Amino acid sequence: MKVLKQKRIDSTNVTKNPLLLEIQGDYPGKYGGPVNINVASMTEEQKKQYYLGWQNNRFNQFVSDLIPLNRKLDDVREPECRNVVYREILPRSSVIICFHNEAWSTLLRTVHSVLRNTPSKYLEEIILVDDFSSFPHLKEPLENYVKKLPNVRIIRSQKREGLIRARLLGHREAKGEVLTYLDSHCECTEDWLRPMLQRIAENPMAVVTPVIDRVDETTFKYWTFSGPAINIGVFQWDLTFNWGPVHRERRKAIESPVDPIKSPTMAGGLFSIRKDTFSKLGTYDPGFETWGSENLEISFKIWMCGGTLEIMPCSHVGHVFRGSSPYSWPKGMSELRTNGIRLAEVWLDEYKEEYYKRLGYVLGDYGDVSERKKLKKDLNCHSFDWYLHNIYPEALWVKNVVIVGPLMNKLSGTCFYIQPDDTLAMASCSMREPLLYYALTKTGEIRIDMRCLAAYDKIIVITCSGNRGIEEWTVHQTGHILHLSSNRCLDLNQDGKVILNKCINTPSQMWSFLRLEKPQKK
Ligand code: LR7
Ligand code: MN
Repeated sequence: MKVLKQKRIDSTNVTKNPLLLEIQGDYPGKYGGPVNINVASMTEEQKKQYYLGWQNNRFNQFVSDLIPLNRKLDDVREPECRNVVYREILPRSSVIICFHNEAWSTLLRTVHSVLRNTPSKYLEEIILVDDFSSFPHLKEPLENYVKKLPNVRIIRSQKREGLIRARLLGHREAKGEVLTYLDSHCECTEDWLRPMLQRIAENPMAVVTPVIDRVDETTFKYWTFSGPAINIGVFQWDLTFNWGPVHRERRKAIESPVDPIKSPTMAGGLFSIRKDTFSKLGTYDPGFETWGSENLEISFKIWMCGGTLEIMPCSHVGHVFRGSSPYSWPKGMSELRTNGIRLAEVWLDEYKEEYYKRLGYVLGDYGDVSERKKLKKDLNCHSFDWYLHNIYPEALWVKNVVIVGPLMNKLSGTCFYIQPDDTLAMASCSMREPLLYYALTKTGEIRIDMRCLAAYDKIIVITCSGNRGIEEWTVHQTGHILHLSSNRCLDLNQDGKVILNKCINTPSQMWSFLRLEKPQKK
């Protein structure tokens, strides 16, 4: 019997290049470890650099710069991944990395991580798409550096296009049968590309993403997600992307830790797709500006128009997540809303109402979407209702809403509000950002999108699970909101904190959902 011996992936063409040599000995960040620095003991000049690094990138550039571009990471895959036998012949991929004013070290560490972890037989080329950056290091110095690397080229946009049209430039230029997009602050790990290419080879309409691990924005430690910690991509009715758990029903369908995991949406930045499949699906709406919505557009479209979207658990790529974007938004943040409206108009059918409600029906001028609607028709795509029922039934709770609106406490006259860190607070009932769009559903949930109010002896906020239990409430005529499993009522204590209490007849336990009226068209 022939014993399959795992071959190390070939890196013969790279070992002669001094820039690509393995660095011997110890160094900061080796194997994905954290780099801790003591700001207090820095010189004034270093401190300046340190703060400027945060300001320019919203991550710790100072630390990133201390880590070699070619740092070695641990093999973070599940052991089973090492036994997967892949096809000998797989389609080749272009790797496309778009950037606008990215730091030198994060951009080039992305490139190096591709080169060191991708056998050259699968790598058609690396294309860096410069979306009109102004940082000087991204001009000639980048050109000179890239010349010394195998198979890397730069294309530059003539004006600031935003990440969506920058990706389209990459699409047009790429020679690979498959396109693999990455953000400009990623780190690929051992054999990351093959699982994705294999899936695409099996099904040309398959679109796949790696597991997106987290490179810590402060220490650049590499944190991996595996097994139950792997989240799928979902969306919320304000048309934002979110991560969601793999519920029981979905988990049942997954037999082994190497199996693809179906995902209703993708985060957007890291995925592989056949070039012709991307074209066939009409790439992205070129009317999308700067950032956002393209991730949901492509996700909806993939499922609705005959493709599949899956996460490959044997493929891991780290991404530096950050709290806000450092770059300018040429037309201001309103373009984010315009992108969302274009998305809803074309892909959401009657469900676009859900989004528009949350915008208070303020749509503004979102341009012409007739071409995109035609695309959807020509492709003979399923409806959004089909998508919800078949791909993301968890979002169908909007069909079960009893009442929705700000939830006001009778004693204080203020409204209940879940803060971004999931703690509860009270705010003015007319607060618009974020909208106080709390819903009571037929199954007794009190939720704001996918977040549910729950309680044991204390109130908590959790991702709605759909199994009643600690998430079930009843609203009484009196205004009392009873938590069923603990038999206690929602109350506001003297410090203004939302708590659970023994039910009594007092105004602090009386609540009402204020109605949100659709504005009358003038
Ligand atoms: O005008 C711009 N031009 C660009 O080329 C603005 C940005 N960019 C580049 C930028 O340099 C970066 O490489 O585009 C890339 C994405 O921008 P980020 O890193 O500021 O965005 P993000 O990581 O916060 O955003 C996520 O959602 C975006 C929605 O449009 C994109 O799809 C990003 O690719 C996506 N990132 C990921 O999916 C990584 C995982 C994060 C999550 C969740
Ligand atoms: Mn990013």
